[in-house]
Amino acid sequence: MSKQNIILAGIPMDAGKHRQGCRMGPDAYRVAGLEQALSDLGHTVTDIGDTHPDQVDVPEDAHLFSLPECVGWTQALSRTANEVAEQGLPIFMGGDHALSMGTVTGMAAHADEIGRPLFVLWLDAHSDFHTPSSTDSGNLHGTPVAYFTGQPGFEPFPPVTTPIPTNRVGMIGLRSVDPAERAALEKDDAMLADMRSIDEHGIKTPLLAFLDKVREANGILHVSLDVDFLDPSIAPAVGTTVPGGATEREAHLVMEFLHESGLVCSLDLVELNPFLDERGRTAKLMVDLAASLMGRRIFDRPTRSF
Ligand code: B3U
Ligand code: MN
Ligand code: MN
Repeated sequence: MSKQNIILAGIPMDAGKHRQGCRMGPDAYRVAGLEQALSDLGHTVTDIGDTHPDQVDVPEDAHLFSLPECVGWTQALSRTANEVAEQGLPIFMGGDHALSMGTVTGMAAHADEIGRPLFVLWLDAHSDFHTPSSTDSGNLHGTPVAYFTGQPGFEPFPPVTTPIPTNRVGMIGLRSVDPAERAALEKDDAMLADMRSIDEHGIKTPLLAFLDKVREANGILHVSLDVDFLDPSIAPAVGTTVPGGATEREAHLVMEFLHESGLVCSLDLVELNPFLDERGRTAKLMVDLAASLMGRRIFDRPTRSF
C-alpha cells in the first residue's frame, strides 16, 4: 500500500444500543493521537470533524432503541461515506457498530461506481446479523450485517441499493452469536472464523483465505473493527465485553497482513466507550492497530506505560 490520502471522519453515534458513551469515541481517538500516528507514516491525513444524523420523519418503535436516530444516521453516513471515498481512504471513528449500516452501504455504492466488488471483513466477537424482528435486546448495533447484505425487515431504513452478497463477508473473532443469528448464518455462505477455529488453526489461516478471495475477484475491502474483537484484558473500554478475544499479537498480525494485501479501501473503528477505559489504554491500542494497518512496522511500535 503506497502513501494514501486518509480522511478521518468522526461519528459520535450512541443510538445503536442502550449503554451510552460511544459518542465520546471520536474525541478519544483524537486525544490518543490517531492523526499524528498516521501522518508519521508519510500519509496525508485530514480530519473532517464530526458527522451528524439527518432529521428523518420516522416514528419511534417500542421494541427498537432509538430507531429514528439510527435511520437518520444511516442516511447521513451512507452519503458521507460515498463522498469521502472519492477523496481517499476513510477511517470512520465511531461511535457504535450501528454506524456500519451507513458506512458499508456508502462504500458499496462507491465500489459499484468504480466497477469493483466490495468485500467486508468483520472483526468482532458478535456477528451483528440480527434483523429488527429477531433482536431480543432491541439494540440496532446488533443488526448492521443483516442490513447491508440485504436481508428483509429493515423497512424504515433507506433501501439497500447495492447489497453485499454474504459470500463477500468474512467474520473473524466470533464467540457470542445468538440462536436466531446462528440459524440465519447457517443458511448463508459468509466466511465464519470463531475463536475455537482460530485457536486450532491460527488467525492467519482464515484471514489469508479471505484475502485471496478478494484478490481473485479484483475486489476492494472494507474492514470493520469492533473493540470487542480484542480480549477484554487488553481492551476494557467496550460495553459488551466477551472473554477469550484476540490477543494484541493476533490483532497486530491481522493488521499487518491487511496492510501487505494492499486491498483495504476503508476502516470502521467502532464500539470504543471511553467512559469505560483505563487511562486511555483501549483508545491507544486501537490507534496502534490502525497504524499497523496503515503500514507501521513492528520495530516502530511505541513504548507504553499506564
Ligand atoms: N447479539 C446481542 C449482543 C450484541 C451484539 N453486538 C453487540 N452486542 N455489541 C444483541 O444485542 O444483538
Ligand atoms: Mn459489533
Ligand atoms: Mn461486538
